[in-house]
Amino acid sequence: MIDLRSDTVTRPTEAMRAAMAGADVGDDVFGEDPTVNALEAAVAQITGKAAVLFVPSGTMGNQLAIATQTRPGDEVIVGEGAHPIHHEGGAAAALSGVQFAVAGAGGFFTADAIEKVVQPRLHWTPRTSLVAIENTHNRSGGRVLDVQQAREVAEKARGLGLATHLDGARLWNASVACGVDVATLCAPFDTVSVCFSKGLGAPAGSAFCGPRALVDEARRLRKRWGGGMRQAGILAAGALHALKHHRARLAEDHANARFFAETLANVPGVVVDLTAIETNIVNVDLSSAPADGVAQAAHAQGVLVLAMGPKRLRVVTHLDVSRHDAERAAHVVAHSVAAATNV
Ligand code: TLP
Repeated sequence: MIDLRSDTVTRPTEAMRAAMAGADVGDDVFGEDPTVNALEAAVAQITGKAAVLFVPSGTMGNQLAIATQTRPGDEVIVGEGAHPIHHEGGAAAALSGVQFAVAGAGGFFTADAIEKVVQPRLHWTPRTSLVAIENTHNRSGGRVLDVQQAREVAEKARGLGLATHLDGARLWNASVACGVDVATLCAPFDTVSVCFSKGLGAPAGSAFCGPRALVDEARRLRKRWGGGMRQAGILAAGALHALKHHRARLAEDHANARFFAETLANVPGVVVDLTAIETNIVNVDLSSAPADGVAQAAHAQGVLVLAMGPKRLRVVTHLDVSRHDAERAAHVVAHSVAAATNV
């Protein structure tokens, strides 16, 4: 099977498994796991943030950002298609009691767009308290946030008295694609979450990064939410290995995504916006074939893609997808579109 549903499907390499098996461990709830501590220190250095907490998932990273920087009844400004709106099980409402306001269209938004949705401070309005933005932006097809736009958004938010969070689940991809170091991409924001389990290929784990006081509070919430892991150094070793060995190679995933997109763009009944292909995600829009029909036909030929809407497929390249796999997948998906169109 060539699995292009997500970059979360990667399996640890032999070298990563060896690093995990040999990890020094301790009880991380006591703060005594040396490998978790080493990972948190390394991520603090890479992101330029004062403190870091290893957490089980990107969802927990985002939810810690929300819980530590809002109060129940508050409003959080996000872009269209933001991950916490669609894919976090309603956690922001359930755990923090907040609601969302969507700024702009397409995923990213500008400083002006914040002004349009921020609530006036009246006793009957919700209190806007946090602005959160994704880099790369998942649902728009892995697009990279412009560095200057990020600065302007954060500056505007700060001027309005709002906290800022960067959902950097795929910030590693953004950094490789735009050639700007991770710390520079994080600098405008109060808090950042990054994931080791997507393009980097570790089996699990993310990090919540920010000022010491917020990270201390996040540690309390992580425990409250059942995310206090004991000998988590086994997982942290996978993340450390990934940070060291799997970042630069993300350029290969981006090249494979572009190859796939360019091949599909020539297929009748398919629309791919080539200008949107900046990292490892390709949104494939179908003019008449149903997305689930195409996904099923591709599955039957050994290629897994995700139906993201009635007429949209998502394809994500990663560590376990070679150029040869991308070629084969493009061929299979093209045939599957033809087959599903004629049904
Ligand atoms: N995204 C997953 C699915 O949940 C959609 C994927 O396959 O792309 N932020 C962003 C921008 C993400 O794309 C994801 C995962 C997360 C946060 C959450 O990470 P996890 O799955 O570790 O909770």
